[in-house]
Amino acid sequence: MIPREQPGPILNGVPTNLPDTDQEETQEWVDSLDQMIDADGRNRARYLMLKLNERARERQIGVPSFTSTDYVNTIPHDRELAYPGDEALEERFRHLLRWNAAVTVHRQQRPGIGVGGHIATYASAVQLYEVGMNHFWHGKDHPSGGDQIFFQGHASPGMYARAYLEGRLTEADLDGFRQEYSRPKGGRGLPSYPHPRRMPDFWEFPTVSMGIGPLNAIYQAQFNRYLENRGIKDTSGQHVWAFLGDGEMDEPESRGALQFAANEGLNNLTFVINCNLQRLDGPVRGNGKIIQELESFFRGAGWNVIKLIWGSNWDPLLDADRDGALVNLMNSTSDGDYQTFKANDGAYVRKHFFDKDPRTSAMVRDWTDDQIWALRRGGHDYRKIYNAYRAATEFNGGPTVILAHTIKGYFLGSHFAGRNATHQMKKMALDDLKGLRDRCDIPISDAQLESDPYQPPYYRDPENSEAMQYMFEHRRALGGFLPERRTTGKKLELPADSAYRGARKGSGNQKIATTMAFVRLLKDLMRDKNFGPYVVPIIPDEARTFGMDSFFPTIKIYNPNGQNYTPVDHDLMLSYREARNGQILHMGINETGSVGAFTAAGTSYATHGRPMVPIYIFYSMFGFQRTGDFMWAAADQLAKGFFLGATAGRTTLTGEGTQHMDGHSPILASTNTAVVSYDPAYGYEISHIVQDGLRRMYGDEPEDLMYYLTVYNEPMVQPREPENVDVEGILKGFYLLKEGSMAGVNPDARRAQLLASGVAVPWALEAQRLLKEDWGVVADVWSVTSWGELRRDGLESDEQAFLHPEREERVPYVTARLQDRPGPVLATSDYMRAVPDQIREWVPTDYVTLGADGFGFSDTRPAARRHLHIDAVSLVVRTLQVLARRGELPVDWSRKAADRYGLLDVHATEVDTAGGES
Ligand SMILES: Cc1ncc(C[n+]2csc(CCOP(=O)(O)OP(=O)(O)O)c2C)c(N)n1
Ligand SMILES: [Mg+2]
Repeated sequence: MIPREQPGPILNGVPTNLPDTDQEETQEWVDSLDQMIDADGRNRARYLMLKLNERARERQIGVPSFTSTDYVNTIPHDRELAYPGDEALEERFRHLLRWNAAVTVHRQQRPGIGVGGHIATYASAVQLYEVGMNHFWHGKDHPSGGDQIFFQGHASPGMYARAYLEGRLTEADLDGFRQEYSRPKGGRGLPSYPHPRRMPDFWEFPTVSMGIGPLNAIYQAQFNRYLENRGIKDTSGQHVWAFLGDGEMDEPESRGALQFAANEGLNNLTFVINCNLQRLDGPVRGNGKIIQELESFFRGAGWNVIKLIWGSNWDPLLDADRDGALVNLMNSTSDGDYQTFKANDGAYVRKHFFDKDPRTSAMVRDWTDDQIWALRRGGHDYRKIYNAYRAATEFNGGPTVILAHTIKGYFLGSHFAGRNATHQMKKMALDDLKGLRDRCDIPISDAQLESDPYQPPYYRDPENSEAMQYMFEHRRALGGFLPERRTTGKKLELPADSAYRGARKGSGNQKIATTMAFVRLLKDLMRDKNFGPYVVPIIPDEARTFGMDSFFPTIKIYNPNGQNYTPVDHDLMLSYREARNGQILHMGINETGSVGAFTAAGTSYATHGRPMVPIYIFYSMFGFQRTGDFMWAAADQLAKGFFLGATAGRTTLTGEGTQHMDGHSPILASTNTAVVSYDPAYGYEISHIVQDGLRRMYGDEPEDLMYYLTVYNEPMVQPREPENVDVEGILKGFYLLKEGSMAGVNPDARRAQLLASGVAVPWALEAQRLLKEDWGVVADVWSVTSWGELRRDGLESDEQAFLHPEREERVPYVTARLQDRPGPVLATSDYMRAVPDQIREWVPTDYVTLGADGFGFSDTRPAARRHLHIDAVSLVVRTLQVLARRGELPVDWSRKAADRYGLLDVHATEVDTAGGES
């Protein structure tokens, strides 16, 4: 025992500093342990200590848990249930799958095609998938509503092969793998990976951008619970399964939300990590052990961890391992060596594994090399897989991860199995094909294979064969084929017109930012009883910034555990309220998780047949820039909903500096084809955009779109909607907001068209005033609600002209509206010039843009705008220059104007005190 005066280190939570209330008794226990070690050896002592710890945990005395355990299966074999399936028929079916999956990829490498694909990954995971398909996963016709399976992206040839055997895809379809447009006649194109947008009746979850699947699976499981806790849908029988690669677990996104899954108690979620110990280039942890690392990591995050390392034929060896020599060897062998074993043979494994210790060597002395070679990894043993899945689905305490030890390229022969290059091998040599055919028992002759080695035939047993019938029966009993995506759900009742009235009235004398105008509109929409409950507000710790804290006491923050504490502000009106049936998804400081939640909610119309409207509001800088790939995946998954890029603009969030000030998100948004992006100036514009967005996404002819609105934090009077406002213009992208008046000027006064968007519209109005009052130039002001939609319209016209030169040309909206307007066109916004430059091609006259290019910086709004030359004064000077260039005004006017207004002096601006902060 360590005497108290010599305290040892504090060992990972072991409470060495607690008072010892009975020193004598303690000493007796410690002495017993010492005796045990001396008499029976360290191995026995270790076993007893582990047993005591297990018992202590069973009795709930709160001893610290281990973060890692030995490199053996978590489920002892004496606790396993017998396999419920017909092993021979399932094996036959797996052979059919293995053959067709490999051949699907191989055939598409024929000369002139060569479109790539992956063979080895699915080969390492066939059993993991098939146990689920035959015994666990519910399809959409199951009364539970069905499970949600995130398939490992590049294992897709396996899912296609299964769909072919199921009769859902034809051979011609398989030959369309990775040839979505150029496929052979008669088939449908099959996308490389799970892409719902490309195959909307089949794939549900896009997974192949590594790290997105694991995170989205967690938020899918959360969303299922949310629907249930809010009483919208009973999802209690629906389970989320995510199939992931061990290499994929290196992505920060793969691990970044694990604690969230545990905190939410998501026992409806199982990760299956295919630990073939390899990534694309080589071993995941050559010198270490990825399974052990992941075990500690997941346990630390609060997950239930099931290690599935060794197949059944190791059980007798482990049973006979009285002094722990074998376990020790298993523990101390590195992944790099395990991989090399499986790329060699039984003799190699004997020499480099068992013979390392005389005791383990003795265990296999009477075994042949072939017997040693036949020792299986746990992930290739369907009985063990079955027991692991059962344990995972029966565990109630939280999410489970199954770490399944497999071999990459398993069953494909020695050129594939465990080779470093196996990930990218997509062609099989003739000998490999023959070997696979033999192992899979496919009735195709050598002559057939030799006649065209590029195109070995697909093969399916007769439909009435036992193996095929067995498969059909099992899927029928489990509720239909998987994967499958359906969109035949309920419809959403959209809010009545009256809900938009408030927003169209303006804000009177009160100055409010467009963010607040949006929030008020949202409140009005949520009052609609048929619509309100289906809105899912998603906020990453910025509700107060955006003025949404007023939602806390009314619709409350979702927390599956409710609120078990007294909120510090309980006596205030705007108290912080969490509830089990809360409506707000408050994500913490987690934009990535917020997009995960958005995706789950925004695809609920398909996944659950229950349309929900996610409204995710965030700092615009932390949206498309930071989480763009998740938004891309949301688009792939055909999500719908509203992204609100708040605190938008390069200069509007004053003082926050370069990492906050967004001068480019509309450009980033424009790269996502599913996104319709708007930069509105006023609340009434927002109201039309939102109303039309709801109609387009959730109305009678729903489109697969997501809306992005940039909203600002600069307070200004929100004007009442003008009479006969040009709603079409608002929706199409711009409208004439304020025509210049000719009153008081000569009829031949110079003219100009000023275009501005968002927070810049008031600058254009101010420029309009200055131009007329100081220079006699009459300008018209246009509010541009969407540069991006105007561009799309222009591109559409170009495309039609290109493809149908014989037809009358479709005039782009920009051209149509501007072609009869007098004077040059100038544009400004709080974004980089590339934003207004998007419409350049279709502006029918001189077009000059101003913009907030460069990094943002901390300063006041007026100073920043003057410095960047985007404000009213800059617009005036630029207009005078352009008119001079056209020969319409004297050349020196712009210099005079620059001097008069102090164009180059950031102090010569009006003081603006309203700011913004995080
Ligand atoms: C974000 C991202 N980076 C890189 C890739 C390219 N890539 C596809 S598969 C793969 C290796 C996957 O290894 P692992 O996750 O271990 O899966 P395995 O095939 O071994 O089951 C890589 C690097 C990708 N798809 N996504
Ligand atoms: Mg791997």
